[in-house]
Amino acid sequence: MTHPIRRLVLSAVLLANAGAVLAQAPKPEAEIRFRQSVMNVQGRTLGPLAQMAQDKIPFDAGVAARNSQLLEMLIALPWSAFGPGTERGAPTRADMKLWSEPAKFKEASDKARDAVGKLAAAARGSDEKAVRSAIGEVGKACKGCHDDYQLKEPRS
Ligand code: ASC
Repeated sequence: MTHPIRRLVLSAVLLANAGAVLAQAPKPEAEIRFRQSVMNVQGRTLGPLAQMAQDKIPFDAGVAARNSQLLEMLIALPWSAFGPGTERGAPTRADMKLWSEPAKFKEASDKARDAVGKLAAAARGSDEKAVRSAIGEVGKACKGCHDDYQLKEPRS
C-alpha cells in the first residue's frame, strides 16, 4: 500500500541520501588540492628531520619525535585522493602512469608508510643513530615514489 504521504517521505529520504553520496565524492580539483596540501605539509615536516640527519642543523630529539609523529599521521592521508577520476582537474605533477599501474603505485606508497612507521617507532625510543637512519629510509621511500610518479613540471 503506497499512501501519497508515504511516497513523499520516501522520496525525500532517497533525495537526502543521494545528496549525502554526492557530498562524499569531492570534485577532482578538490582532491588534487588536498593531496598537494598534504604533500606540502609532509615536505615541511620532513625538512628539519632531513637537515638533522645530514648534520645541517643540530640533532634535537624533541623535534625528531614531534615531526616523526606528525609525519606518521600525515602519511595516511594523501593516497585516497589519487582515486580514479582525479587524473586532471587542476594543474598537477602526478604522472598519468600512476593511474595505469595502481598496484605498483600502492606498493610504492606502502613503502613510504612502512618507512614512516619505523621512523615514528624509532623516534619514540632514545637511539639517535636509529632515528637518523630511519629518516634516511623515509627520504629514500619518498624519492623512490617521486622518481616514478612525479613530473618535473605541472601539467593540466
Ligand atoms: C621532501 C620533498 C621530497 C622528498 C624527497 C626525499 O621534503 O619535498 O620530494 O622529501 O626529497 O628525498
